[in-house]
Amino acid sequence: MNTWRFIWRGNLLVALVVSAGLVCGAAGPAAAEGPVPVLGDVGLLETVILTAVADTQVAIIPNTTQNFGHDPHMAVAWQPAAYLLRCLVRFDLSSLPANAVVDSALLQLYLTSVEGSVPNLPISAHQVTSPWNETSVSTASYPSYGPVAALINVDSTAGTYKNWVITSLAQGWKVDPMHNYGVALHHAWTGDPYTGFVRVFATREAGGNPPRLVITYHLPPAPKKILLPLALKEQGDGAPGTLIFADDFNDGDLAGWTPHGGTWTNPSTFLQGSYQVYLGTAQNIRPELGTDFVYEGKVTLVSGNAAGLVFRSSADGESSYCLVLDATANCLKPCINWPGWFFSPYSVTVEYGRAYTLRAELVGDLLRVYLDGVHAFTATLGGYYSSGQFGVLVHNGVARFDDLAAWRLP
Ligand SMILES: [Ca+2]
Ligand SMILES: [Ca+2]
Repeated sequence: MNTWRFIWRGNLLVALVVSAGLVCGAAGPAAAEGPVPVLGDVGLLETVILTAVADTQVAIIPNTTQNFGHDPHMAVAWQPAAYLLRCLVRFDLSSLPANAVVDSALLQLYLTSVEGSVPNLPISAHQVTSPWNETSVSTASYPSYGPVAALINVDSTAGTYKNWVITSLAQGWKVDPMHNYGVALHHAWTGDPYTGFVRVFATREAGGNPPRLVITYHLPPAPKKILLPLALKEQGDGAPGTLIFADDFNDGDLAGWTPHGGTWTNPSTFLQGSYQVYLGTAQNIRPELGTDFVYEGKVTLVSGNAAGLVFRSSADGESSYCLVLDATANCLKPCINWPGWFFSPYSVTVEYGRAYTLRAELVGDLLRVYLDGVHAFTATLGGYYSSGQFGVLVHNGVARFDDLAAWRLP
């Protein structure tokens, strides 16, 4: 048995719930400040900033063998009858996780100086489609390139990064790194051809503010699960999809359940727990261990504060994840280390006497939660518990549980 309490996680003082209740929803303190964002079905979004692994300007005009690959600057420029300069930049995406899915990519070039009278110079970004060498490319060996992938007007304000959205290019480089030849920057000026202009950008040799690629990505959600009928009651053999345990309580006993606090009975066909202590929580725990699994069951709050499922738990239920219906705060919430800490609660009007089917799919650190067969939310848990036992809890109230079952997942 526990009382709910404050705990520290990193630099966050985690909120506790008292029986006065805490309003569910985005305004909750943990939802607003928690270190564990919940981002729908895609899981945690990560951002990485890559710096260029190759960059140079190339003189298209005049025809020259000169290479600028070691220069601390590169320019997109046009001077009538004098020169036409373009830039090439390449990034290495191999530091991203192998299964990362790129959601966005921003090319950033740091403008160091400007010449000419064009206040906003259109500069287009193009996918490069053939190889080039930073330290040898010149007029004759300028690579092939695709159509305009992004076009922005580069203003005359030096000392800032200018940004092109090149998500589709980066997605291609992630999937097919062998054909990552980088990006080319060309002027797209269509005004007076006798107007000259220069936009100078820092290269990776500049000693600061190198070309950057800001990538946001996510890891794909867990694979779909295999559902077995609750009637299967044999112990699993450890293979994915096999049953870890199931109890419909129709046998009238509580074999396999070890209570920790409270009063637990099987009146006939369900498990009932009662622990009517202010700020008190009682658990009832199974012996079987689970790592990645589906855990499902019917939870009915008869009276009081809250009740729910416990998983990856210690034998006494004290250290665990849980998924709790809270009638005081009217929400369904995942929690860590029993209901001392919760985050991103899902608003539900919790009715006494109604059986809610809770389903937790936990793979690694990703928790997918279903309420009455409908996906409610997905949360990333923070890596506190990697495996443990199954159980149920009741917090200052009376609750019934039925048709509890867990299956292994790959
Ligand atoms: Ca360079
Ligand atoms: Ca039953």
